[in-house]
Order: sequence, then structure tokens, then C-alpha cells
Amino acid sequence: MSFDIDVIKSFYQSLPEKIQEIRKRLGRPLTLSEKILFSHLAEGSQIADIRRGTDYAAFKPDRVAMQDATAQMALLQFMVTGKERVSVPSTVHCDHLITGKSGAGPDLKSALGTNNEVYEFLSSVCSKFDIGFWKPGAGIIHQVILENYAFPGGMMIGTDSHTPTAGGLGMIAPGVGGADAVDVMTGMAWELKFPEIIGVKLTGSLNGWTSAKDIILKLTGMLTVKGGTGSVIEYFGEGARSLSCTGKSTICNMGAETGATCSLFGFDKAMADFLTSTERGEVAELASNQLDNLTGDAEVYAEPEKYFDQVIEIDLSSLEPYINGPFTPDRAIPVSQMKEEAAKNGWPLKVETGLIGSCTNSSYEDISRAASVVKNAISQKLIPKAELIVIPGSERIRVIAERDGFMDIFREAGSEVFANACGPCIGQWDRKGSDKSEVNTVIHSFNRNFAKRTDGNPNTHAFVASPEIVAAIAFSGNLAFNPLTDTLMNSEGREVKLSEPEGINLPPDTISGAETGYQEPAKNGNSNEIIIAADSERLQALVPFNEWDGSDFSDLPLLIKAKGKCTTDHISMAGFWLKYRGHLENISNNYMIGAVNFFNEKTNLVLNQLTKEYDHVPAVARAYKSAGIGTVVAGEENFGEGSSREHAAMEPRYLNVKAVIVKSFARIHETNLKKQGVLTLTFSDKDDYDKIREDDRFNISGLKGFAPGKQLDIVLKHADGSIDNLKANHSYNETQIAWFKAGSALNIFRKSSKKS
Ligand code: MIC
Ligand code: SF4
Repeated sequence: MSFDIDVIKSFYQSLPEKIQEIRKRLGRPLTLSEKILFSHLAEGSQIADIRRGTDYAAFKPDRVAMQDATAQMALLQFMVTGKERVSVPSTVHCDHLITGKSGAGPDLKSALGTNNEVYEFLSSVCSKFDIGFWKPGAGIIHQVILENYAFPGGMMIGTDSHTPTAGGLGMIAPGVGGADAVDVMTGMAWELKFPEIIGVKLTGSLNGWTSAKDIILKLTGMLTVKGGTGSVIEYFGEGARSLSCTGKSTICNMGAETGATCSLFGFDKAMADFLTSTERGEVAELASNQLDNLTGDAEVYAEPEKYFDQVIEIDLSSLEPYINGPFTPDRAIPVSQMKEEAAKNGWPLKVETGLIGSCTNSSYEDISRAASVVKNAISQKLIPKAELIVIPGSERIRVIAERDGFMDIFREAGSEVFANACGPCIGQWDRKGSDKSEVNTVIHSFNRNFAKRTDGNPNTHAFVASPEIVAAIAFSGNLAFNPLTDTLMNSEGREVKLSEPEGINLPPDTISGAETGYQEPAKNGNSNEIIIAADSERLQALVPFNEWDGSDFSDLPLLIKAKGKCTTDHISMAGFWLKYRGHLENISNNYMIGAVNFFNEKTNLVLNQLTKEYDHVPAVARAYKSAGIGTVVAGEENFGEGSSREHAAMEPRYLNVKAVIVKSFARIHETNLKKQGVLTLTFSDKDDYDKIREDDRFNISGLKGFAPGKQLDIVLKHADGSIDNLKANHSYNETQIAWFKAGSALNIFRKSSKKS
């Protein structure tokens, strides 16, 4: 079944004319990214005037996707806009709130019980506002989007940082915060700084143990967690064409770990085959009829340096499998060097658990390749030394993998199969003993591995690899095992070597029933009122934030100066806290509890300047708030890296944090803060970070003349009476300054919709 086929048909009908127009305006060959971005500009945009990496542009995406943990806040915001239905096709996917513990059946049952209130809320809001709803157990958002909605040349946004997965089907698909999704759902344009474009040329072809995952593991190592910021990564070359569609999606998915806005491949046969195998032959045919509009121009790929902002080349034929980690996804280590690296750093080599699945790696190809390793190991009388857990990405995949015997192979090796959901990827893993904080190692095929993310234990060293490498390492129980060269002792005392994995790109025949777990919205919406219980612990209607009072900020105490890596998982932790994603007041109790306080190197312990005592960050923030005092948060590089969760921005706003000043921001987090009305600033001199003392007060001036490109002044008032004068940069444009002044972007919308 092809969802929204009429929208897709009319998109392809109008595409040739749009591309012709872009060509005329720019008068030069075009990258694929430009074709898609420019063809989705909002009306009235001046194509020729837009400078990549500099100018903001307004886009009209074709669709919106939300997952249950972010949809709650997005929909609570949508509900106050007064709109009767969404303006573009939108869906909600229940995947983040299911805890993995005893296997798919019992875990799903228990999630339906514990999260009932939230599921009911989401389902009734979806039904009312014409949003498609995918029930718990249907699958992980990105997998379900790929299998049902993504189409080459389209543009979508999603309230999850791994929305770019759809780039494997040739879509521009950035991750955003809920407030951005609300813009698009209400029919407004979506604003983004026009990205730069990184061209990645893939030559040769994969072989042996190497898989698509290794391409992105290597690239993340090359670019680091910041290197893709503000850019679209466009892949091309014979190597790109040699990859399966789901392999391309794996690469686009984990591209989020470089900070990239999104990643993208041009339309090719692998995509057409995937569309056909997921019952969308009609879309495949429509796309095949205009191949030229759905790939970059030949001149671009012949002379990439001329057209891309940066070009990187990776030879797939000589690529080695990688294992990235621990604690950061950009620490890329070729399998052959792990032994040395682990010894140097004292990482525990004994692997406790291998986890296969997640939105990154749960395709038919992934499952079949990992299963082939397991099958080969069993046939050679090997017994897994580590626990092995499999998490299918969608019900479609699970049913097919079950039908084709792969799940039996995993079960034969004693593996547990968890529900089709995020589970251990986002701390939703009720792992026995994780509360003991023991130092241990796990390896998984997910995308990120920040501290505490898998099981809440700060001492779990989580490493990221391909599913086949995870399977092999689970049998060896040793992180330093290199299946390309090493042997293992089997149960009969014989040295054996694992055979290279063998996979199948697509199932030999598909199953019908793409809509397993899908609930259609009520026709033409319904008039049901959405009721939120006043005493609910999990849901809370939103109260608009106050407008800026028109004065400069003075005497703001420092709340916390965060040291080192400060991801959204540090700012607003997941796991246990996921249950409060629809309740701003309650979730604010996790604000910055994972961030390291620069002054005492401890987490969740900061100075309260009023009492001169140390307390938890949220408690101190609340103490200032109730005394009517605003605060400042300071941080280092790539602040807010990782998730799209806007709770990381709404919580400080709710707790009266007036400004966040850092060395640099991650894109989604910076926008989220701006949208919620928190002043986002960067040090003009990064060394100024060092000048901030624990008991400082901040004056921030220049706000009355707040203008694009104009610095603001900060006076750091130290307790000994001395001061430091700093200059702060910002990246606000006029529209965003208006958000700040109105108290939030949503306040502007509410005001204008009241007037009309
Ligand atoms: C993640 O992978 O970090 C998440 C959990 O999917 C988040 C979304 C969230 O926090 O709800 C993301 O990637 O945006
Ligand atoms: Fe879910 Fe993990 Fe994918 Fe985020 S990265 S959507 S938590 S599976």
C-alpha cells in the first residue's frame, strides 16, 4: 500500500518544471541536495540570492514524523495553535517508551499498561487532528517511515535526530524539535540556515566482513561529532550505487552523529527495488521516470571539488570493519587495532552483551548477515560467550525474519528477542544489576553510545559496530576479537574460524500488511475534546512562557558551568525520565543532572549562591526561580549534541534560565533554545569560558538593540568585586529575535492566530 500516493504523484508531476527553474536561476550544474532543497523553498524565496552556509531559507516540507517521546510536547504545542487539522501528512510512532526486559511479548504488554495514559492521549490527538498513528509494537519511527512513507526527491522533517534515515531513499529529512514540527503542521514555512554540502565519493565495493555501517563508522571518525554541523552529506560514485537501499539508510541514519543536518543518496535501482519490495511499485515507477531530477548532475560528480563545500573519498574495497567508542560515537577504531587501543586505555575486554537492531541496523540484510554469522558459529560448535539480544526495527521485518527462519537461528544461540522498539538504545533496558555501577563492556549495532545511555550505568563501556561484528564478538566474548584473522576454541576444543557473513538485501517475497499496527485518523477529524487529567504525572497542558520584559539582564547567577561533553542526554536524560516527556514540570527535575560541574567535577551538584550550599541542579534552579531570579548556563563545544528532544530547551526556559553561553552549539539544540525563548550565545573568544567563576553574576546588555550579526556585551561580576568584560556572538536573524522578544516562537503564532 502506498500512503499519500496523490501527494507523491502531484510532487513528481511538478518536479521537472521546478528543477528547470532552479537550473535557469543558478545557471550551473546542481547537486542532488540543491535540487531537493531549492524545489522545496517556500513561495517568494529568491533562489539565486541564497548563500549556502550563510542565509536562512524558508522551506515547505512534504511531511512530518514524530515519535512518542517527542510527539507529546510537539502535540501539546500544536493543540494551543487553534488549528483544526494538520496541513501536511503527519504521523506519530510509538517506539521509545517500551522497556526491554523479558522479551517482546511481555515487554509490550507491560508497556501498554504503564504507558496507557500517554498512548491514549497520542491516539486521540492523532485522530482529532488527522495524524496517522502507529501503535506500540509497530516499529521504530525511522524504519516505519522508510518502509511506508519515504520517497525519492521528497523533503520531510521529524522530531527525532535520526530522521535522516530516509536519505537512504533519496529524501532530505532533517531532525528537528517539536516547535519546528508545529510550524510545518500548521502550514507555516520551516526555517533553516541553507546548509553547506559535503560530497562523499564512494569507490570500489564492500566485501567480506565489511558492511555499510563501517562506512559511517569511519566517516564519523573522520568528521568527528561536530564536523558535519550545518551540512548535508551527499554520497555518490560507483560505491554508492553498489549499496543496498537499507545500507544507504544505515549510513544516513548515523550521519546524525557527525552533526550533519541530514545525509542523502541519489535515486537508483537499489531504491526502486526496495520500494517494490515494500509494496510501493507505483512510487518506484514514478521516480524511475525522472531519474535525472533525482540524482546530482553528472558534471557535479565529475568535478566534485568545484561544487561541494568539502569532498571526502572512501574506498570501500579496502575498508576494514570498525568499532567506535566508548562514550562517543566518533572514536573510530579498526577491528585490527582494538586490542592495542583497549589495552592502552584500560577498557574491559570481556563483553557482557551484544545487541543487534535499532533504527540504524535492523533491515532484512542486517538480520540475515548477523544470522549467517550465528548459524556458522553454531555449525562449528561454538557457544556464545556473551548474551545476545535482537531488536527488530519493525513488525514487517520481524514477521519476515521469523518467516524466513532467522529468528530461530538467534533463538538457537540463546538470544532474547525484544519488542520492535528503541529499548536499550535509549536506556529502556531493565538490565539486571546495572544499578551496581560495575565497570563492564557491551557492544551494539546502534548509533550513539554516550555515558549512561544504554542501561543507565555510567561505567558501561558501550561500543558501536555492525550487526555482523556484534554477532561475532558475542561468540568470542572479547572486544579485541578480530573475526578476519582470529580463531575461537569450540566446545570440542578445536580452533575454528568464523566464515564471512552472507546476507540477502531484500526478502525473496514480501508480506502484505505494511499497515500492521497502523491506526487511521478519524475521517475529517473529530470534535472530541482532549482531556488531560489535572493530577496526571505524565501529561500537563502547556502554559505560555512570559514575554521578554524589554530590559537587559542583570545580576544573573551562574547555574552551572558544564565541563566537557554535554549532550542532550546530559541535559535531559532519557531512560527513567522518558515517562515525563509530556509533563514539563516533572521532567524539569532532570535538568542538567548528567552534566559535569566544572568546579567540582561532579554531576548534579552545584552551588546555590543564595544559601552558599551545594544542591542538585534542578533544586538550585527552582530556588532561584522562586526568588524571581534568572540564571545563566555555560558550556563548551557542540553543546546539546545528539537528540532532538526539545525538553532540553523547554526545561531551562521553565526553570528561568535566561541565557546559555557556550563555545559552540549543536544545530537542533540551538534552534530549540531559540524557539523556546532562551538567549543562545557563543563566546567571541573561546578562552572566555575560563574566566567564569563559580559564584559569578552576569550582566548581559545590548538586548534593546538586539540585531542580526551584532554582538552582545557580558559583564562577569566576580565575588571579589573584580569584573571581566566579554563579547558574545549569536546567530539570530530577525525572525528569531522576534521569538526571543515574544517569549517563544509559539507565542508569536498564538498572537497572530488570535488576530486573524
Ligand atoms: C535518541 O536517539 O537520542 C532519541 C531518543 O531517539 C532522540 C529523541 C528523544 O530524545 O526523544 C533523538 O535522537 O532525537
Ligand atoms: Fe530509537 Fe535509538 Fe533510533 Fe533514537 S537512535 S530512534 S532511541 S532506536
